[in-house]
Amino acid sequence: MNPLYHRATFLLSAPNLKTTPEDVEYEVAFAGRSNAGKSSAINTLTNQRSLARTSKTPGRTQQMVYFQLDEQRCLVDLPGYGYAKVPRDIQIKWQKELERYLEKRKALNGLVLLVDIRRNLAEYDMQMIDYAAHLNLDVYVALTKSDKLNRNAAKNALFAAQKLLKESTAKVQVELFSSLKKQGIEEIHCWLDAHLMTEK
Ligand SMILES: Nc1nc2c(ncn2[C@@H]2O[C@H](COP(=O)(O)OP(=O)(O)O)[C@@H](O)[C@H]2O)c(=O)[nH]1
Ligand SMILES: [Mg+2]
Repeated sequence: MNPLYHRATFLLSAPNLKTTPEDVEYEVAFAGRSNAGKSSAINTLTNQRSLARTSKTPGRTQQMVYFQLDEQRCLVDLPGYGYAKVPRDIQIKWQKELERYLEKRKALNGLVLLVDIRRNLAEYDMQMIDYAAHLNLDVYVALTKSDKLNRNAAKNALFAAQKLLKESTAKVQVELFSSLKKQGIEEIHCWLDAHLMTEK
């Protein structure tokens, strides 16, 4: 594994595209519903206990949180969507901001979408994947909390998601992931390497 992941540090929180850091050349953004396990995944992938805060009361931050691997490379924790307690007008405003970021951010070179394995890919997840396809952005779908299902059920969920995404025009890879059981770490590191460490 590339040692850079373990050296990740918090860089800044950006409420909009304008305030994203300038000199970054490659970044991968982490998206998903509130509570899908985004922050846990970032902590697991960087082998740090509390780099990204994990929470049982999700959805509070509406900022893009930048974690730096080195001066050119970042992981970005996007605000979770679908959290009912966030007022509608703020959700809509954020959605516009997110679209602007996905469309305009030059450094952005891939999207990791986290989906709780016990939920199917929801409408908003599919919209994210379609939008990424439209922008020619590679997607990695991590079916998180795979430890919550037994091995067979987890496999079936993986097959179902892969089948569903076969029809998508997106360049998308789907894998199981568990922060708790450390499953799927190598696969996602490998995908991240390809999207952060190589030439575009
Ligand atoms: N069993 C299990 N629980 C997890 C896993 N990843 C996250 N969680 C739990 O799911 C909840 C939400 O996780 P968090 O990372 O804060 O989700 P976020 O809102 O997407 O950033 C927390 O209570 C975590 O402890 C996992 O791999 N397995
Ligand atoms: Mg989080």
